Amino acid sequence: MKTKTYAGIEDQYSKLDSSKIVLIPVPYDGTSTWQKGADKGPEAFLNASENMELYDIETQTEVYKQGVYLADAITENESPERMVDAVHESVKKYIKKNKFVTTFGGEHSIAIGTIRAFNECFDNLTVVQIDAHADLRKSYQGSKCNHACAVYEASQTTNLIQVGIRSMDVMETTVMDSDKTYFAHEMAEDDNWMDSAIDQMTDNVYITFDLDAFDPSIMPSTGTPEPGGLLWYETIEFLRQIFEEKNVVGFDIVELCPNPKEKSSDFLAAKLYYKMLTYKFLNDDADDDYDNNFNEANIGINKFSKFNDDDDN
Ligand SMILES: [Mn+2]
Repeated sequence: MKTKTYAGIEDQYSKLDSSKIVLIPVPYDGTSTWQKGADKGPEAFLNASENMELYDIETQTEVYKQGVYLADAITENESPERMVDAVHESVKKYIKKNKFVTTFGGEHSIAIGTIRAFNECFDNLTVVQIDAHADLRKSYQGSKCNHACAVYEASQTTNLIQVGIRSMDVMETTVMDSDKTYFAHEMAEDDNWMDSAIDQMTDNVYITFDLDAFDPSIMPSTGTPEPGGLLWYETIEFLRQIFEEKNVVGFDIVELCPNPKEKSSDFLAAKLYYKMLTYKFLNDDADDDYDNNFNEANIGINKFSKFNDDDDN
């Protein structure tokens, strides 16, 4: 995977020094409970990205010219906890290099590490979780780093807003903040959900995007599909509004579980990633310097005493 560049872009746009964007693949699938295969997600996503047109018609831009550095994949899989630590360390390293850091999974548990890193580097962080599942279990099958626990930590340490939810355990109702939860069945009848969700966000926003938020009719290749999901245009409209109105500090996309006989899901994931980058850099000249505005004063101060911050890169 390391031999190629993101989307096959030329070397001049893929070097770390000159790239504003870093993409970290995390091919991890250690705790998924039903269909395995999310570990193949990054490779399928990169292959689809290579076969995608890089001119965005909607915005008349080519965001890849801002520079996209494809980082080494994180392959730590000795335990979910070790994987989360490795993701946390890598993400934080690139945030400190003043990059716009993105990760591609892998299963949703990888986001525990990314969110922890962003929350340590940015003040008053909102996490927008776009997902079919609540993922609010404190621990599951013996681990706090199970995919079913993906945003439990975020629910305790950030302003978590959940969008597209249509599957959960009754226990999770005790953790969930119903005022900041947008259930799919309500979104289907409420034209105001986008504005309402955006009104609840602080300025610094991190987006964790589980592909199973989409309707299985357009995203069948995911580990745990659920009917009644989001469609393409409403999703990118919501994303564009967030990027326009807020300082999106980073994002991840998770749970692509590729099926060799069904490539459209891989292409949807590739296009979604590129759209999100496009919206992020819509008003940035490729020659302008990027400043991700991370709070240097926070580095080294761990907001959550329960976690050891031994990263001093
Ligand atoms: Mn999820």
